[in-house]
Amino acid sequence: MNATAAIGVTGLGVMGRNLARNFARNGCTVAVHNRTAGRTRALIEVYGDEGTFVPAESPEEFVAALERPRRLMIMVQAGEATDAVIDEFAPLLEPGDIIIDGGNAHFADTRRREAALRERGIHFVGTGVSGGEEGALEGPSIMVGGSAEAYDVLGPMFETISAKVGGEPCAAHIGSDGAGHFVKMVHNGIEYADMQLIAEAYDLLRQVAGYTPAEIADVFRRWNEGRLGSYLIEITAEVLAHTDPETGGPFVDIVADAAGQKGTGRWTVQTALDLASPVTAIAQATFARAASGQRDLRAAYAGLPGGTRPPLSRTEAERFTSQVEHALYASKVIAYDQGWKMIQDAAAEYGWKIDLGTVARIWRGGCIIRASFLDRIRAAYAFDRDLVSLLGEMEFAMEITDAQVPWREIIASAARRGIPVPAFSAALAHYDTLRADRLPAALLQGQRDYFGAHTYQRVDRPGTFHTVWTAPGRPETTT
Ligand code: NBP
Repeated sequence: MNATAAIGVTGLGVMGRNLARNFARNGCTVAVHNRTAGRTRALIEVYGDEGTFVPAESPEEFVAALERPRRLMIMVQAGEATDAVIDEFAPLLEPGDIIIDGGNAHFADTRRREAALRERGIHFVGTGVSGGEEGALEGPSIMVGGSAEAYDVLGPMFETISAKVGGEPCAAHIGSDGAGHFVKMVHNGIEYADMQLIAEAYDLLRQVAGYTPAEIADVFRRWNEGRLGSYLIEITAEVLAHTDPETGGPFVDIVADAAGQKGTGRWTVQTALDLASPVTAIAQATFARAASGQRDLRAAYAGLPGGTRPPLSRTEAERFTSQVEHALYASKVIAYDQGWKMIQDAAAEYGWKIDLGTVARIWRGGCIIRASFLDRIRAAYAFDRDLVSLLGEMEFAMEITDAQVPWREIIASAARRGIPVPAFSAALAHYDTLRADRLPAALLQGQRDYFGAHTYQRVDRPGTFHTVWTAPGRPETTT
C-alpha cells in the first residue's frame, strides 16, 4: 500500500467517524481503521465520496497507509481500550511518528502514556476534542497537549478542521504532555457549573416569579441577546419552549429530575482537591447532579419543612427576573474564574506554560461553553498575561460591584423560600471568602495546634509557634 494518508483515524464510533470525515472534507487524505471492520466499510459506503479515504482492515495495512512522520489518531473509549490500542500500534511505528489520543482520557493517564512513548521516540499527543458529534464533523474546539515539535506537524491540520470565530481557529497547543486533556477536563467542569447555574435561575423564575416554562424560554431568549449570550442559554430557551407531544405539557415537566454524568466533572473536582484549588461552584454543580439521583435520600427528606413562598405581583416578578440575571452573571464570572485559576494551579504543579488567553480564544467556538463572554476573558488575559483573577480586570470588577445587591437578595430570597441554589450560593461564598480581610481560618489553626500541635504563624512577627495548651499559663514556644 502506498503511504498517501496525511492522517489516520482508528476507532470509527460517533466521534472518530465524524473527525475522519471532517479531515477528508478539508482535503486531507485519511486512512481509516476500526477494530470491527464493518464500521470501516460502512463509513466508506455512506461517506466515501466526501473526500479521499484509505480504508484499512488490519493495523499493519493502516500504518502502511500513513505518510511519515506518521500521524495516527486514536478515537476509542478512554481507559483500557486506549491502552490496548496504543499497545497494538506503537510496535508498528518508528521514532518521530505521532500518536494522537482524541478521546476523553484522564490527564494523568496521558502523562503516563506520553512519558512511556517518549522513551521510544514516539510523540504522544493527548488532545481534548470538544463539541460532541456535530462539533467533530463541523468544527470542534481542539485542545492539544504533547510536544511543541509534534504541534508543528499537527497544528495546521487541527486548525483547518476546527471551529472558527472571526476567522481564528479554535485549536491550539495548550502545553506539554497532559495539558490538553487537563484543560478539556476543566472545560467540562466549567460546563457543569454553567449548566447548574442556568438550571437554578430557571427554578427561581418558575418557583418565585411564577412564570411558565414558555415564559422563561422568552426570558432566556432575551438574556441570550445580552452579556449572558451563549450556546447553553440558547439551547435552554429551546428546551424550555418545547412541548411534550404525548401530553401536550411542557417537556421539562415530563423529564425525570435525576441528572446523569459521564465523569469529567467528577474528575475536575477530584483533581481540584489534589491541587487545593477551590472550584466550589463546579463542585456544587457536580454534587447537585449526584444529589438529584439519590432517590432514597430524597424520599427520606421529602415533606420536611422549608420556607414560605408568598406569590409575587407581575411588577415584582419583573424586578426579580432582572435580579436573577445579575446573580446568574456574577455567579458565572466566579465559576469561570475558579476554572481559570485551577488551570493556573495545575500549570504551576506540572510545569506547563499555558497561555490563558489562548484557552479563552479556542473555547469561543465549537465547544459547549462557547459564548461571547469568552472574548472578554481573552481580552483580559491579552491585557495582562499574569492576571491572577478575572476580578482583577476593571470591567468584571465593576459588573460584580453592580451585582452585589441583586446577587445577595436572590440567594437570601431562595433561602427564605426553601429553594436550593447550591451553585449560586457557592459562588457568592467564594467571592466573600476571597475578599475577606480576616478569615476564621485563624481559629482553625488554633484548634489544630490544640489537638495536634500543628503549630501556627503569628500576624505580628515571623516564625512558627506552638502553645502548650495543657501547661499552666499555656506558654508559647517557637519551633
Ligand atoms: P463510541 O462508543 O461511538 O465508539 C467507540 C469506539 O471505540 C469504537 O470504534 C470501538 O470499536 C472502539 N473500541 C472500544 Br469501545 N474498545 C476498543 C478496543 N479495546 N480496541 C479497539 N477499539 C475499541 O465512542 P465515541 O462517542 O466516538 O467516543 C470516542 C472517544 O471520544 C471517547 O474517549 C469519548 O470519551 C470521546 N469523546 C466523545 C464525545 C461525544 O460527544 N461522544 C465528545 C468528546 C470526546 P468497535 O466498533 O469495534 O466496538
